Amino acid sequence: MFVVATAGHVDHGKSTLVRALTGMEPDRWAEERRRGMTIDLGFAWTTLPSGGTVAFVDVPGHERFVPNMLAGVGPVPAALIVVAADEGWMPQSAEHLAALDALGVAYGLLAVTRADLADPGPATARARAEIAETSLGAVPAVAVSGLTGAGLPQLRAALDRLAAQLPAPVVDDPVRLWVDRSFTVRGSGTVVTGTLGAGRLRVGDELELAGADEPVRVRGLHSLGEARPEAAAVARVAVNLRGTPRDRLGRGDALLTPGRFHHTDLVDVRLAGDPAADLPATLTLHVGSAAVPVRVRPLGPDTVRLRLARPLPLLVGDRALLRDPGRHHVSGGVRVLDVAPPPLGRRGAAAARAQVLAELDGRPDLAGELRRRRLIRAGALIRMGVPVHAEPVAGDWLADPAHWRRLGEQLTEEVARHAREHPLEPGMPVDALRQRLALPDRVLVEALVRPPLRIHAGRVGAASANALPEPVALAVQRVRAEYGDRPFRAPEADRLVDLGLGPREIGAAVRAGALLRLADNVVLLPDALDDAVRVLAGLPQPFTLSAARQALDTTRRVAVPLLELLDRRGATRRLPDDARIVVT
Ligand SMILES: Nc1nc2c(ncn2[C@@H]2O[C@H](COP(=O)(O)OP(=O)(O)OP(=O)(O)O)[C@@H](O)[C@H]2O)c(=O)[nH]1
Ligand SMILES: [Mg+2]
Repeated sequence: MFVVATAGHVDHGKSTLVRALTGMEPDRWAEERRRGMTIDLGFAWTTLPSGGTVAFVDVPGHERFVPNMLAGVGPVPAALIVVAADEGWMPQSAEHLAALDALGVAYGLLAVTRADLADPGPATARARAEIAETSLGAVPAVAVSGLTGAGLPQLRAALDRLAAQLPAPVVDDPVRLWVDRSFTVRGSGTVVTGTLGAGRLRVGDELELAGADEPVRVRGLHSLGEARPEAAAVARVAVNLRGTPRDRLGRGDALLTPGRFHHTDLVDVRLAGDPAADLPATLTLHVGSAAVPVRVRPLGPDTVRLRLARPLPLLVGDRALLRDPGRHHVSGGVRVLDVAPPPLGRRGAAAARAQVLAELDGRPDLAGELRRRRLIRAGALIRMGVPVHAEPVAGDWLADPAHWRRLGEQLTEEVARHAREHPLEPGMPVDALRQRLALPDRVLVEALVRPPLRIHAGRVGAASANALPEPVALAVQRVRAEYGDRPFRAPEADRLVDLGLGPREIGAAVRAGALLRLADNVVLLPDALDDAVRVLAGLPQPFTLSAARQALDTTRRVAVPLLELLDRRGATRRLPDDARIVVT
């Protein structure tokens, strides 16, 4: 199926043409038929000579109903522009064309109607010239009469050719069905209709509805007036929803594939129309079938930040339109650059942001998003419309490779610093590291730990077979507190017992390198050895045990085994007369 929206000034014959082509009545309301004027969107379809189906979204031409027109053309990628031969180019011809241009509609046809009333030549020439200046470019034109039927075969053939040009729909994309109508069918409940531009809907599907906590379920599907088990894009569809009250949703809402869209009320966009400086501070944003008031904050020469009055499911790259409802003026098109932009708190943040935006073109760019966001969950990026084809660093977290490398270095530094400041702790707690590195999830800390670092009992430290148990670590810490300024006074045996340092605890501390054992029940802090060598080197050489004991301000109990240990390590040498020298 191929869906095309009409466009054109009031009374130029859009509905008459749709009626003549399809045999269906696009003006659904009694009031429309009474007034001979379309007020709201109409829907009709027919089979083309090729056998394909064209569905029309017929829009109102009257200036007052431009918002309805925009809800109709928003989700539709092709337009049938209608200009009356006898009236020619008129204000809403121009406004509708400006809207199509702003939305970037690239496929279209010109039908010059009421060709039985006037020579279609001048209207055709003017309209084609106007259209050529827009995203539609040069379009084929057909002169027709809805009254006599002249030109209708040529128009059908032209519609077939247009359908053949349209890009193939992406049926495995997520669904974002912008609702253009909702009503109640007795016995079935709520039904909504829309143009399915991408993806596939099936009876039984669960869909997300913005603002609803619960998913909604597809109870039934209709397309072209017939019930179907499934509908694939592109299609006009009517969706019967189970258990969803009618007042829960209406035009401008969207039914979504769950988890695939980010609802946002803040977007940064590039303007295709007027420069940012000329934009009023408040406008209406039209996207899909939605129309939402927005506040405009200029950023760069052609970029602005929009604060939406209510959140919409927008993706990077979406086209939308800004309109000034007061002035009946399409301000221009926008392209969504960022659906989750950073706040602009600091001074100068707006200017910096403008520079970032200047580099963006609305094409989803994974590497760029990672560079800017540094760390983000895959699910969050997918919901922004950025395809994820990179391996997560942990869980579903993705990281900018350079940032991840820096974090790894930072982690090593933090662990080393912690070890210096707390030498007796068996590593730095994972959560303390998470905070120091400002990481949002501890799985990230865990993923950053690489050998020789390792995680043991919730701490990150150098891999060691014997991490110090906490009570021992605390006891050692107390030893350090008490003896740190008298490094060669070993705690007496009963003090060691008081501190909870029995032979096993001392063994553990020695294996972990937290204590130095000189003899049973004689322990020093491990840095004592180097200090001792320094002190002894300051003595006249050779020196006696007694001179060493005095210089170290300690007892024989410590001095004897300490000097023997230094001898064994080759730091001192014992001479035949029992005096010693420091080996340099
Ligand atoms: N003679 C003649 N009259 C036409 C033709 N097409 C439309 N009309 C008449 O023009 C008037 C407006 O036609 P519509 O089809 O309602 O125009 P429209 O563009 O749908 O108008 P809106 O939906 O209100 O914007 C009606 O009275 C039609 O009968 C045509 O080809 N020839
Ligand atoms: Mg009409």
